[in-house]
Amino acid sequence: MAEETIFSKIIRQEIPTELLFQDDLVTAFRDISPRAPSHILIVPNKLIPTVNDVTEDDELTLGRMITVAKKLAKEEGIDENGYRLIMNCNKHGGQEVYHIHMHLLGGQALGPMLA
Ligand code: D5M
Repeated sequence: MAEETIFSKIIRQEIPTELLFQDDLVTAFRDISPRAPSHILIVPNKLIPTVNDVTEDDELTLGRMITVAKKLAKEEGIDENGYRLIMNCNKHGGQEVYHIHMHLLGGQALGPMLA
């Protein structure tokens, strides 16, 4: 069994956070240390530690993460100018929280790539 992270507590709404979206598959909330004017995390409700642990059974959830990202980008007013979706995997990818999540970043020109 994978170990729970702080994200499981956020999903169960056991700790305060600015929850932006939640349904049966995914939860979205603002990143605690934003690196762009809009910085939102979209996470599966199910604990999947890394992208390496994703299976075909998770395809609906992964797809939902993108449609929720698109909806939130529109709500944030960053859809027209554009935004970036990022998933970090393991140490070299810069993953800090071992519960997969998609970063939605926008609200400014982000340059060729984020470090
Ligand atoms: O990104 C992990 C991200 O998770 C990082 O940008 C900070 C964010 N984070 C960590 N704890 C919290 C809480 N409690 N609320 C909101 N955001 C949080 P990674 O891709 O793993 O480097």
